[in-house]
Order: sequence, then structure tokens, then C-alpha cells
Amino acid sequence: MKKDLLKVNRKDAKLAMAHLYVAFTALALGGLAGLLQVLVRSGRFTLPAGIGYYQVLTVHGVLLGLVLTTFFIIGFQHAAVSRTSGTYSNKSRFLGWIGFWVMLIGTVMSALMILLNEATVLYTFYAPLQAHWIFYLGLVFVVVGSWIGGSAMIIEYIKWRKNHPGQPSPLLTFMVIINTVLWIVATLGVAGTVIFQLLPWSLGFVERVDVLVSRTLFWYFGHPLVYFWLLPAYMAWYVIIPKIIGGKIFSDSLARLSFILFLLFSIPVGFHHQLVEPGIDAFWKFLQVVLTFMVVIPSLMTAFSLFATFEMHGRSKGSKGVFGWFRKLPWGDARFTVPFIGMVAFIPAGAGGIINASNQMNQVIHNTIWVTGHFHLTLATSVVLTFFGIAYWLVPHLTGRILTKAMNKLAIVQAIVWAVGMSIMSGAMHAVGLLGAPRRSSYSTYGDASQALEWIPYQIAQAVGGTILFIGIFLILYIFINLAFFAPKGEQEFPVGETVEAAEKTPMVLENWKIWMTVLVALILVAYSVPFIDMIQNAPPASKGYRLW
Ligand code: HAS
Repeated sequence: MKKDLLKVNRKDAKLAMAHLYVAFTALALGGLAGLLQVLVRSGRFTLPAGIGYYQVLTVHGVLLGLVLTTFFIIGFQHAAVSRTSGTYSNKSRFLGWIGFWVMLIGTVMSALMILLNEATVLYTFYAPLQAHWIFYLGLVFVVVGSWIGGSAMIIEYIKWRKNHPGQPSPLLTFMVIINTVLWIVATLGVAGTVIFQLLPWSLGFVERVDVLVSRTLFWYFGHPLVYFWLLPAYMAWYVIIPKIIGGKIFSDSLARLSFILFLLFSIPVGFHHQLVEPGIDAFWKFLQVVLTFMVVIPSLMTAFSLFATFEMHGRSKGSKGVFGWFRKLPWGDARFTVPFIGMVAFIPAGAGGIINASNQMNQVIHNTIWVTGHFHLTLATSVVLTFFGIAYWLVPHLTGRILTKAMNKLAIVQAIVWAVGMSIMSGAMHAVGLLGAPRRSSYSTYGDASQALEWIPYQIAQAVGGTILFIGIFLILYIFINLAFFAPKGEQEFPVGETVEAAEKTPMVLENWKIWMTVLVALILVAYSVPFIDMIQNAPPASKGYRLW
């Protein structure tokens, strides 16, 4: 194989690392806000200097849910395309840098407004909560910056396909492109509400805003957003983990098909976040619930494929019985063990998602802290632990250093600390959510004191779990700084798996964008056109804004 395909080019590495520095800075600050917030929720701690609970909650959600994820993903994706499709052209790299700076300027604008208490609108920022216009403009910058960065990846993909007619593109590059297209189509919704509704409203050009339309546009974006977070973790599970364990990818075609299904079914499902909202006809909610169950299928395919990879590898090493493969896995290697803990967490996390999506059961858990428990298992455990697992080889690869034995051990300790802290915190959130404890409320805002008393043990458990997690954040930051600046110089592999020899040839129809984009647009039109026209024709009186501070 050509040398530049084994190692990310130095200039591309700098671009990817710039994104990772921002991501880990967001982790440090967002993690601190998280600790403060669970302490306030425990009812035993008041924030100094008049800092409000909702302000800290907004800092936590925006920094971890939006900044950490977006910067990490775009940095990882730049590295993945450069590694598997070859060094970026100067034009693409330049676009990558423009995208980075535009996103960073936007992040600083929005973060400043949150810190000044001018944008305490939580990470979902939907109306009628109103923020300063600079906050919204910052968001526009972040989205546009991500499109510019994404366009660099698409240009490299097109270039590869032109140079290799009739061949399927490298699997990892293909997956990156699916995630980028998913992101671009999804962000059209949030860009729509921010540019046409929230910005003019916050600038005072219009007095009122249609809340239902803005929430619908938000959730058109909000659900694919969670798959934008998930798919890079799946890239690692499908392509990188097989190589680390010394095995092979079970099926290139199955991996591609599952990514295509994510692209098709992750967007027309936003109503499952709005099942209890008036103004949307039950039929359209039902349709989107059905489509939500369709988007579970590629995750089940992923689970199947992972079990197949592990079993094939185990058998090649002489394992016997149904679970014999388990003992043949490289448990001492953090690059495997850390994401594996994420995979295990995704089994209960996914089951929770299926409960959420089941129309009737949604009535029980909606707006309770169960939902917060759900996304701390999915995003903050499965996805984030996989991101940490990626960082353990990606950062030294990009900085020309190595993951030492000591750091490898510490990384495994970090993942165990994280898993323990998250099990306690997220477990308590799920349990007290079933008792009816609301999400997004501090101790002082509970109306019914007798119920609040029943919830106290769970709130203390959340504070204990949150404190353990904070130790986990210290550990990961220590490892990151070590790998970026202090680890010994050397060559760390960027592992990319190969498909088993016996696998069928990948059919080119999987890369026929005309077909998939047509199906995608058709599904979106079917799921959203009529309800959207309904919302506009029968719009309730628009709302004035209000503030949480
Ligand atoms: Fe969700 C709310 C439904 C997945 C994140 N979700 C949220 C929110 C967030 C979020 C942030 O239908 C809150 C938004 C807010 O602020 O209001 N979610 C689902 C469904 C899935 C799902 C059906 N969610 C995710 C993922 C997220 C995420 C992934 C982040 C990354 N979610 C909902 C619904 C709501 C919701 C409703 C709204 C609730 C409400 O009313 O407000 C599915 O995609 C899940 C499918 C997953 C599986 C699991 C497959 C398992 C695998 C692991 C294999 C393991 C191996 C290891 C091989 C079917 C792939 C084995 C080893 C051994 C030793 C056994």
C-alpha cells in the first residue's frame, strides 16, 4: 500500500488536531459545569455569585452535546478521509481550515452570550425561550463552518471516485460521506428556524414566533443529530475494532447498507420527540413512530455484524462454544476495551430508546429525567467512550507520538471509572424518572415537596455518580495532554480493518447517490409535507419570548 495511505499527511494531521484541541477544551469546561449542576440538583449546594442553575445547564449541554461532539467528529472525519483516500489537495485543506475558523468564531460568540447570561436557553434553544441575537448568529456560523469543512471531505471523495472508476470507495471514507450528507440535510432544519424565525425575533424585527413550527424544524434536525454523533462510533466499531483485535470486517456491504439506512431513516422521525405536543395529527405521529422503528434496524445489523466479527476472530484462535470468543479478545488493549465498554452500554441504552419511541410508553417517560438518563447512556457512554478509545491511537498518530503502556493502563482505569460513575448516575436518573421526577429542574423549583422527598436518595446517587465522572474527566484530560505533548516520539498505527476474503463483492448500487438521495427526499416529503402545511394553515396565536433568568 502507498505510504501516504498508511499515515495521515502532516498538514492534514494539524487540521484534524486543531479540531481535537477545541473538543477536549469543551470537555474540560462542560464537565465542570456538569459537576456543578448535579450538586445543585442534590439540593445541598448553591452556586456562588448568583450563577443560575439553568445557565450552568446550558453551558453543560452546549459544550458537551454540541461543541465537543461536532469538533471531535469533524476532526476525526478529516483524518479518516485523508488516511483512507489519500492526502488532501491544498484546496480541500484550505476549505477545512476555513470551516474550522468559522466554527470556532461561532462557538466563541455563542459561548460568550451564555456566560454573560444572555442565552440561558438550554442546548435545544427552542422558542419561546429567547436568547441574544449574537447567540443565534454564532450558531449559524457553527453550522455554516461545518458545511465548509464537510465540503472538503466530499471533494476528496469525488476526486477518489474519479480516479478509481467502477470501484467502491474505501469503506471509512464512504461512511464519513454518509455522515456528512446526513448532517447537511439535517442542519437545513435548524438553519431554517434560526435564520427565518429566531434571529429576526431576537433582533426585534418581529414581535412573536410560531413555537410549533420552530420546534418541528428543530426536531427535524435534532434526531439525525444523535445519529451524527453515533455514526463515527459505528465507523470505529465496524472498521477499526476488527483490525485492533487482529480480525477482519464481517461484511463491507452490510456495513455500507446499514449506513445508508441511517441516512434514509434518521431524518423523517423528529415527531417522536413531539409525541405529546398538540397541533400534530395522530396519524403523522404514528407514521414517524413506524419510521423510528425502521431506524432501529441498522443498529441491530451492527450488533449482528460485531458479534460475527468477534466470533470469527475467536474461532480462528481456536475458541469453542457460543461465548468462547469472549476470552480471545485483547482485554489489555485500551484501544479495544474502552470502545467495547461503550458497546455493552449500548444494549440497555438502545432498549431505552425503543421504550421512548413506543408511543404509549413515551407518555410515561416524556419530560422526566429518564430521558436525561437515556442520553447519558447513549451519547455520554457508548459514543463518548468510543471517542476516547479513538483518541488513544488517533492523537499519538497525528502528533507523531505513541500510546505508552502506562497511558494504556490509565486509559482502561479511566473507562472503568467512567462506566461506574455513569451506571450510578444514569441508573438513578432512569429510576427516579419512572417515579415522575422532571428533567431540567433544580431542587428549588419542585412544586410538590412530598414527591421531592421521595426523589432525594436518587438525587444523591446522581451527585455521587457525577462526582465519580468528574474524576473520569480529569483522567481523560491528563491522558489527552500526555498524548498530544509529552508521550515519547514514535509511530502509532491508524488501524483500518480489511474485509474477510470470503465476503461477497460490494455491489456498486450501494454507492448510487441518485437512488438514495431520491428515496431520502421522498421520505422527508411524505413524513413532513402535510403536517407542516397543517401547522401553518391552522397556526395558533404566535408566542412572545420569555427568559429563564
Ligand atoms: Fe434517543 C431522546 C428514541 C438512540 C440521544 N435521545 C433522546 C435525547 C437524546 C438522545 C440526546 O423515540 C433527548 C433529546 C432532548 O433533549 O429532548 N433513541 C431513540 C431510539 C434510538 C435512540 C429508538 N438516542 C439514541 C442515540 C443517541 C440518542 C444513539 C445519542 C447518541 N430518543 C428516542 C426518543 C426520544 C429520545 C423517542 C424522545 C423522548 C422524549 O419523549 O423526550 C435507537 O437508535 C436505539 C437503537 C439501538 C439498539 C442497540 C444496538 C446495540 C448495539 C451494541 C452491540 C454490542 C456488542 C457488545 C456487540 C437497538 C449495536 C456485546 C458484548 C457483550 C458482552 C454482550
